Amino acid sequence: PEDVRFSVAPMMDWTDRHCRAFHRVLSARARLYTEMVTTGAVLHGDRERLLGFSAAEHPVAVQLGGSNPEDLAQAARIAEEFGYDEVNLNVGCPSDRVQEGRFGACLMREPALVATCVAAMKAAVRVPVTVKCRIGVDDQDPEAALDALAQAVVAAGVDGLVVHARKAWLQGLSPKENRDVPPLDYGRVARLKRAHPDLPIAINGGIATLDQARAQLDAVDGVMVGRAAYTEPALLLGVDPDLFGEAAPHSDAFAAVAAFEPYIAALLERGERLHAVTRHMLGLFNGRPGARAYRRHLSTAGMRPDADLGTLRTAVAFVSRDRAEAA
Ligand code: FMN
Repeated sequence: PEDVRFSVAPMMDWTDRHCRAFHRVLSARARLYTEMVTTGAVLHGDRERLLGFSAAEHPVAVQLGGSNPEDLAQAARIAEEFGYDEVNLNVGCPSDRVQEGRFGACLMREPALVATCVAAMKAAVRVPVTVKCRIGVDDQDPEAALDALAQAVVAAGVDGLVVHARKAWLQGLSPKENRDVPPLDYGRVARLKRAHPDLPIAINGGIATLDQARAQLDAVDGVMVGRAAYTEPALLLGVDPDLFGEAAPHSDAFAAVAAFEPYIAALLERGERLHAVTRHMLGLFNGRPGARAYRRHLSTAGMRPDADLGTLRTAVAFVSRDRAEAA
């Protein structure tokens, strides 16, 4: 089975290919997820732009949004051809636009339809098919709602579940509020795991440190970290040593940036802007003297069309290395 111990969550506008390539220099083992891509976009859009990624990103999972089984099967097949290691179905996103198309979190109310979708995707691809869901929506009882969803997708052959351990309230909360306001219930996910000992289950929501991640691994198979991994990417440098017992790919954040330079050079060569990648790197030195000057340089000089590797090096030079040596 896949190693689901640690993953970085799918996040729209955040976990694009450059973000994932950056995260990969910080951890060789973290599983990386794309932003959600709708079936409509995959079937009718610019596939290379939507699905293209670089080989260094493996293991990488694509997250699909949709609820039409044939479309999902076709999109899954296309994603598999692109080389994705896993296809994940979004049953957790609460946005209005998404509800109109009947997908995302509102599918918590339709386990039979989700099962049909999973079965169709399973029939279409060889890579694992997983589902990311909530513990319920609105007035649903999380005991019954999550059990019903899990049982349905297990019967359809799902290869794993990621559970964001809070409800989505589809009326009255913005998508952002739906990531903070409904209370977390880690116990509910632990109970789901006990009921499905053979099903890989990862927990998501509010996990901010690797200590918290490790503690969760007593109860579930994996943790998925979203905002903390994005805003404090240096956290990822601890993933391989702390959760996998392996050496980190680089000794510190400075070495990781240096190792990432060839990727950035290639991107600039293709005519992309420095900012397309450095926007994901702003939090890398948080907590070190000079971190603010680093961020400010990347947010000013780094935004110019002609910003280049020299701009990044200048930004990094603002950061004190002392703490790195002390650590
Ligand atoms: N969840 C999805 O399943 N698909 C998405 O496309 C998606 N986009 C997100 C975009 C942003 C900017 C953020 C902050 C979250 C998004 N989420 C999405 C939710 C995260 O995957 C995750 O479930 C949530 O942030 C809770 O985890 P955390 O507390 O570790 O951040």
